[in-house]
Amino acid sequence: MSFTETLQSITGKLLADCTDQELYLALLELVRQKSADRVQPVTGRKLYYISAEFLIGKLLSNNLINLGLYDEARSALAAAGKRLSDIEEVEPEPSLGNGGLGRLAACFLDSLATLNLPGDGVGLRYHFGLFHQSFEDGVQNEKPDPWLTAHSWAEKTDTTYPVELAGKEYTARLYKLAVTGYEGRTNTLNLFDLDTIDESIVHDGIAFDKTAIDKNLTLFLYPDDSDEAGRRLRVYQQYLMVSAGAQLILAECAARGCNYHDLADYAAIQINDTHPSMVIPELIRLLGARGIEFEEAVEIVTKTCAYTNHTILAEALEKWPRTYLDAVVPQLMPIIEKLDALARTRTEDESLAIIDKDDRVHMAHMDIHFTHSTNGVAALHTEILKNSELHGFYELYPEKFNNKTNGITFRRWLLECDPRLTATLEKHIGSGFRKDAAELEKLLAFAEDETVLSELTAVKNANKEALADWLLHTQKVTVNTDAVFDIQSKRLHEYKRQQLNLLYLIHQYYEIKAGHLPAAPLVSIFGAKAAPAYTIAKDIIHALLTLSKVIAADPEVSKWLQVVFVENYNVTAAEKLIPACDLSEQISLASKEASGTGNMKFMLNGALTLGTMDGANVEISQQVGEENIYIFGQTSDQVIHRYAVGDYDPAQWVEGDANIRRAISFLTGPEMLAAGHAENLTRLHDELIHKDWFQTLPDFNAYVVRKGQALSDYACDPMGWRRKCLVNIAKAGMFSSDRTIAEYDRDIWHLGK
Ligand code: GL2
Repeated sequence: MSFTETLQSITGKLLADCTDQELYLALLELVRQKSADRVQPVTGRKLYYISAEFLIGKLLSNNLINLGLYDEARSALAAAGKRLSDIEEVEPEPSLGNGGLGRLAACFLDSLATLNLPGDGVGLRYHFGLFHQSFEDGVQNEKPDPWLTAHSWAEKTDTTYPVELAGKEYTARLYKLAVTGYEGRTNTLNLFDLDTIDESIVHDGIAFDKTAIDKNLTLFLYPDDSDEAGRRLRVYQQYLMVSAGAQLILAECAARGCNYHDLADYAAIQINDTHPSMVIPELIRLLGARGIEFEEAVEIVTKTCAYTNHTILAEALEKWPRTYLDAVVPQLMPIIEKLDALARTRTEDESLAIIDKDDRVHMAHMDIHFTHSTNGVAALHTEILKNSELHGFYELYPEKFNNKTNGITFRRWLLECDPRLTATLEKHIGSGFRKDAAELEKLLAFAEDETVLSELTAVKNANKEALADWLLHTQKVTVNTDAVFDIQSKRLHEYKRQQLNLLYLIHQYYEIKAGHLPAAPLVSIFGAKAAPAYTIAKDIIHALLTLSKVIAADPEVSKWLQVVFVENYNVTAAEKLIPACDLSEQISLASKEASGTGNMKFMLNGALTLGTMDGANVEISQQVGEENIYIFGQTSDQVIHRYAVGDYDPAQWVEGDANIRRAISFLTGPEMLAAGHAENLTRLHDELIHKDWFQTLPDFNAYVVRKGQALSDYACDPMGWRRKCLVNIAKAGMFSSDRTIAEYDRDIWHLGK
């Protein structure tokens, strides 16, 4: 049967007569059948990647590519007068993640299946994901972000597990989502939910009764934790995930012949940050119920589990008050106490204890004591863990620490999002890079080839035009496609320093007004969601939206400078932005960004990085050489030293530098106050002058100079610029998540063995 005939047999009518919705459902069904054909039996050890987030993005095109059906589907539809891109619009994007950590989990699932490794995800089926962001009156508004339609990728199963929360029994139901690999096997993302969830309790944006657990438990990812009910709700969610997950793991292993004593021969469990840490005591509890003594259960769990740390920010290293755990998971507390006692026999260092003197339970400490591997996510991050943040643990267990630099799947972040670049690459270096990312290096042979460089320029220009169309269509803004497209898209957080970019833009506003024109016009594009309770982050969004208005209203400046803030930044938006980017902003305070993965996506799509020596920027810089990247600012050692000494005083920088003073004062000057809200602007102004916890001001001048250099290179030496882009694409191979997963497997998991 031809592709068209197959699809028609599903829809029951001619493709030309189908609506986009009908075609979407038919393709979904077809992908289901084809991916089921690629499910393979599991032998040996299988991975369970437990994570609070899986930011999978839309799945239709990705699955078609991985199953080798994309081209056929596109031509069959075209023959019927339909466009695959229109059908993609029908698919809702699940927002089951917040940022890099969740997207990494999705890339890892893709690579596991592609490398033919048995590895499933375990997480929660949030009904409304993180939230949908809109801007009203220059302020972020949050609404539910529904994605569960009648026909969804996540299929309901008859499998349920009992989970006891605060002494009451709940029933966790399993939903399964097929994960296709590129020319590889099909694995599963297991998502748990309760049948009793009531979406109608959400009101006024994303508010809901936080105590009605049976109705609210899986409504949202990361419910607001600014009050105690919200924090407890996170504990409820985490336990639902790990208890149902642990029961699933034990059931699957038992079905394959495991007698529980040999669990580590059947399962490898990766704990993705501290949200799933309770899987450790939960497994010990469940093994106990199956007749295994505490000491042996601890050994089994330690051999089976491994932990990844994704941040050194204290706020994300969870420490739950013991009273919460006593209330929500009383069945775990005696086990956690025994683990704490056992850990104390290994070290006298109080700072390494699981339960501290204030009766808080340190989840990361439990992870490090009772798993066999702790890894950081980029070389610098792992060094910081070993030498400062987790130094005491490193001294106790040096053999447990290892680095696994993050990666991204090239299927989504090159083949799918940038078909123009993919085609150009294939024309010159063949298609081997689809399976072996290292083959991108073949492109280096064309570094001096002006025809190839011009082709790359043409690809970038076409992608910029496409982004401009999309911005016009979705945001009603017109952008100048002759300008440098400069993009900072990532979660909104002070450590990522969108506020540094903001101060730069104000500085440029003044310079342009003074007749000091930049080398090239600039379109500065932002995409970011702020956590609903994170006031300063929302103030930064407000300041950027306000500045955007001020500049747009000033014809003298807007010829040279434009600020665009993309609403509801998500995977779909990233897929539009990244291929069109010239300059990628990776300007976190050195030492604070564990890795970053956006930096890798931009580089792969031929953007140049403007960044600090932080996270994986360090490795990007080593790969491409310092002449092909714009690095500036303090080093992580300098930053760590400044924090240690504790004498940083932003007021001194404000007093000592007229440009800094001018930029910060503008925030509460007449132009901004006329266009924005005094409360938000004043709060941000005061925060920068009195606190500036992420040391924006010491890096300000270096940033201005380096960005000026980038603009001038772009304008004055177009071939030189494009050559740098070519080197970035050619050297991106090491950042494939296939490489990362192969390393996890080699050093930690040993799957299928
Ligand atoms: C993060 C880090 O901030 C980011 O630098 C890293 O690339 C990803 C994936 O390892 O993990 N940690 C974290 O809590 N989130 C991240 O994105 N949300």
